[in-house]
Amino acid sequence: MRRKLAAGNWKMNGTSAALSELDALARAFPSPSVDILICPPTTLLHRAAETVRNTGITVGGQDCHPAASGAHTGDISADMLVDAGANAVILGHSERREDHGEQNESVRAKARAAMDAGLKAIICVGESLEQREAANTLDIIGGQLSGSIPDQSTGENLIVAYEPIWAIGTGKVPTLDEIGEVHDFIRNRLERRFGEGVGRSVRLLYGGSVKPSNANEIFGVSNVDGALVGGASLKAQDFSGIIDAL
Ligand code: G2H
Repeated sequence: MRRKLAAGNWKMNGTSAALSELDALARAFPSPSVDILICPPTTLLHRAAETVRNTGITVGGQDCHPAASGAHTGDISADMLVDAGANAVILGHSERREDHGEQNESVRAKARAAMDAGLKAIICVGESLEQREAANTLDIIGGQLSGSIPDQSTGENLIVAYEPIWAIGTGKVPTLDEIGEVHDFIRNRLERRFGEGVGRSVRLLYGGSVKPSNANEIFGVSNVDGALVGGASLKAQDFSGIIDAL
């Protein structure tokens, strides 16, 4: 049985004042029956980890470097995330792929480093509107899955997030059938590559304009084990509505 997961991606939002939202979230869910993860900007990670210490909430990073240490100005290693209190890291988000030219191969190297450091890697895949309209969605997702996911993946250290690029921060959400088709496809690919045991135990998140008002129906789709939430994770009240729907 896969445990449900509500993951918040704060992206490049939040200064110290935002920690009060995390505090409010921890108070709202003193003993959560689902996994709750918040990925704040790196500047807040350590304090965020302190804020949720001994609650059921965990924190994670939004990226990491594939190397353990070295001359990489501005980068953060997986060990540094662990040291700051993280237990997970988002990798290959479409905004990283677009803003920083990340390719499947580098996402895979980062995921390897993250898993070696003991982090859960949340690997993001998703098609552009152009690719969907050209009926290439499953080909694109299939390529991202085989290229970005490392061989050492297990149900414990891997989480896959399907985030159609055209649905991110736009208010546009795919139909439930469209979400279901891609999630079933991802499950099938994972089972084929890693065997049924591992393939069935990896959690699959949907991401892209998830809100309290649409969370319930999205969570009803087969093979949707939770959500990766951007804008609606910034306020405890909104995120609580999504968690309640899980
Ligand atoms: C997709 C999602 C979080 P939002 O990027 O990863 O963002 O919920 O704002 O569409």
